[in-house]
Order: sequence, then C-alpha cells, then structure tokens
Amino acid sequence: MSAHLTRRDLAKVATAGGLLSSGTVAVAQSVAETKSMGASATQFPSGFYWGVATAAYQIEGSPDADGKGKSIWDTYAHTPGKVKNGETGDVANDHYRRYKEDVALMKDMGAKAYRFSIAWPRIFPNGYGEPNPKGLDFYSRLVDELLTAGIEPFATLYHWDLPQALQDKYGGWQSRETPKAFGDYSGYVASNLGDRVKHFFTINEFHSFVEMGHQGIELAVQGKPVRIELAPGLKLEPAALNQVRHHAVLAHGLSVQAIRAMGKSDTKVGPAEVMNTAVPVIDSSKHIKAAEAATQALNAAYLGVMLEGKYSDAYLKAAGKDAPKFTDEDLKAIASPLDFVGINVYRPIIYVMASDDAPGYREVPINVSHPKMLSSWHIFGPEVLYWAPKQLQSIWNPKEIYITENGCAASDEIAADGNVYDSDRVMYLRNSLAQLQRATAEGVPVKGNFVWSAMDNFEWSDGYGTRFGLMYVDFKTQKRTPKLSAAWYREAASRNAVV
Ligand code: PNW
Repeated sequence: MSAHLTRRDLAKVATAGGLLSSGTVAVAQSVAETKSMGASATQFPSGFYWGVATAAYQIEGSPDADGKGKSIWDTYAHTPGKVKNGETGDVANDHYRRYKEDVALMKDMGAKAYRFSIAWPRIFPNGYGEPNPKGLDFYSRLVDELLTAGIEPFATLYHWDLPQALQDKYGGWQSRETPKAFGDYSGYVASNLGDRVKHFFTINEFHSFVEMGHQGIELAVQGKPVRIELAPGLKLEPAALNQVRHHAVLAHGLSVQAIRAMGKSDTKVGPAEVMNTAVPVIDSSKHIKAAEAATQALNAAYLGVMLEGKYSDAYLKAAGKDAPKFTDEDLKAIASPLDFVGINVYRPIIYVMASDDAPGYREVPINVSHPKMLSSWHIFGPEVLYWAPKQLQSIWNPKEIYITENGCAASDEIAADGNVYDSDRVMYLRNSLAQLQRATAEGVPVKGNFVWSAMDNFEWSDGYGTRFGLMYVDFKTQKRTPKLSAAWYREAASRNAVV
C-alpha cells in the first residue's frame, strides 16, 4: 500500500455509500497513486463540473401538492395503454418530499453539479397568469439544500411537462400563445431564483418532445417496427408539425430574452438539445467533413436555426408548402445570443462516410452484431462523446458547451450482498468520458458533464422497468442504493479524470 495513504484518506473513501467495502483499499490506493503521479493524460480541465441530471416529472411525484396544476404528462400517463404496465409519475421517487435525502446522496456520490428541471405547472398552474408561490418555494428550498451541500444548481425550465391548461386552451405547442407563456414563466423563475441559480437551460430535447409528442417515431428493433411516443401523443400533419417545431425554438428564444431582462447580470442561459450526431466512420479529413455536413443537416430545425438565425435552404426546400410560417422578428428572437449550448449525447445517430454523390455523404449501415446498451435505440459508440462537441464547435462555435445528458439503461438488480454491480454502465461511462476528455484536451470548451441519471426514475412510456440511475431505487420502499457506477463516478469526480 502506498506510503501517502493516511487514515483520513481511507475513511473518506470508505463512506462511498457503503458500496463495495472489500474494494475500498484498492480505491484508496489509486487516489494516493494519482496524487503522487500528478496530473495524468486522462485529466479534465480544472473546474470541470461533474454533474448528474434528473427531470421533474420523472422523480418528483406529489402531482397535486401545494397548488400544482396538471401537466400533459399527468394526463397522458393516466390514459390507458400509453405507459408500460399503466405506470404513472404520481409517486415516482417521491423526490418532492425526499429531496434532502437525495441531495445528501448526490453529495456522497461526489457530484459537483446537479441539473434538475422545474415543473412549469407548479409555478403557473394554468400555464400563465397568477403564479403559485408555494410551487416556486419547493425549488427555492432545493436550491438552498444544494448550495449548502456544495453542489452547483443548473435548472432546466422545460423538460416536457407542459401545463395541461395550455394544451386544452390553445392546443399546446401548436399555438404561438405557448411560446409567449413560456417566456413569461422563464422571466418569473429567473427573477426569483437568479440570485442563487446561475445557469438555466431553456428546453430539454426539442427534437424528442416535438417529434415523438406530435407525430411519434418508428424504430426498427430486431427487424420489428416499434412506435415511440411521448405526451401529448398527437399525430399531426406535416405543416402543423413544422409549426410546432418553430414554436419550440421560438419559445427558447423568448425564454432567453426574458431571462436576460429579468435575471441577474451573471445569469447564464442556453438550450439542452439532443444533438443528432453523424460519426465519421474513419478519422480522416474527407470523412470528417462529410460527417459534419450530415450533422448540420440533421439538426437544421433546432440547433441550426438557433445558432444560425435562419432555416437552411435545404430544410425549407424539403418542407415545401408545409414550411413553417415565421417572421424576421421570430428568427431574431430564436437566435438570441447564448452563453453556452447544452447537448444530450447518448449514441451516434448514424455513421457516415464521404460520397461523390450529393449531398457529399452517405450513411453506413449498422451491422447486426454492432454492440448496444440495454435500450432498443442505444447503439454503443462512445466516440460520439468526442465528435458531438467537436462538431458543435467546428460548425457553430458556441462560447461554452455542456454535455447535459449522457448515460445508459442497464438490467440492474440488487445482488445477494446488497450491492448493484452495473459493470456495463461503468464500461459505458469510462469509454464515453475518455472520448469527452479527448475533446477537452484538444481545446473544445466543454465545461461539464451531467450523467443521466442521478437515480432510477420514471422512464416516460417505458415506466419504471428501465433503469438509468447511478443510484438504484426500490420503487416499493423508496430505498436508494448507490450502484457500482456511483462509486466509479465518485472516484472519477474526485480525481477530475477518467478512471
Ligand atoms: C432523454 N435517443 O431522452 C431524456 O431527456 C430523458 O428524460 C430520458 O429519461 C433519457 O434521455 C433516457 O431515455 C432520450 O434515441 C431519448 O438517442 C432517446 C434518445 C436520447 C435521449
């Protein structure tokens, strides 16, 4: 054992949530080894935010507490046939009442930052009009608890739980009233929490809630088509769908403007989009260029218009008579200057190679034997954590970048000794973060990474069977158990390096 190891070092690592007591010595030894070696090639830039993420409807429960209004997810989950086994977020992780325990567990896991979302219908039960101070107070208490624990709060303003009142009154995202109401709600939150919350994400995954919520997407899973849907579960015609896309980015723009107007001078803001990333199949200049062009086209309706201030000619041409209706003023708002861009990155959306034919790239089919993680959609390709921020920088060059989600589902179970051995998640995180580290080492300004998720939770239409957490949650007893991946994360965060 290393001579640098003190009793205090040992005690520190031994508190890793009671996990893997027999492995404690090995972990302690490696901490001491890194200290004596100094910075290694796997080091992240200093001040890197090691974060974990969740979303309101997926963890909070208490759907009617303290004057909360209904959201489209309350309605959707209670519609028979929509969620696996008829499960709902009525109780979820009971986080609304157990937030103190959860913050303490995140601290034990070594998290330096926490990305949570604010439920709009807690703040404005009707979507707009009279605010509900009791709803805001929950987030205020949560933020205080985080700051006391030394965890930096990052708040997402919209993670898919639209006030049902806006759906009923205006057809939700089909109307311009919704982006307007979102701007007002954003300004209200920023003016009330901006003294303590310095980072706001406007909207989570435009692409997911717009496409899956308003049309549904079909995936081929082992040759069989699987329909994936999110609330409100509509099937709109192309013109209406394009208008919803436009209203989503407009809402982002109006939110940025409102936060600038109502927040503090040091409040930072940006989106959290699932960046559809085309990965070059070979790391050489012609394939890299081809992949960049593919990524730019794949993100035209969301990141593209936000960061370029216009819809690409190709996007408008493809939409034809169904193109969205918009004004120059809309485009100006949508492209409001940002402090950072957040991207959720789980997998390569496609692999591409250069082609002599237009548009200069072609998709490489994914082999049947290509490894994947547990979720049907989850192709394993950790190099996407290098290419996504790299391409984001070379195509749009934002000031700062956050990986707002990265993680995987796994078939987690409590073993006979009480631990959860999620070796696949550890493998996934180690490989993903090694690729992300490679991007930071090349100067890509990635400021932090948020693992999805801090704890197992309500996985939308999949219900509770699909576990993404670093913490295992027994949904019958609400007992939380840190998994092997939590111990891994703690070690990596404490060394600010891939381990
Ligand atoms: C995200 N994909 O959704 C959401 O932001 C979370 O709320 C969700 O729980 C989490 O990821 C896990 O699913 C995604 O197909 C859904 O690449 C699908 C994909 C990515 C993210």
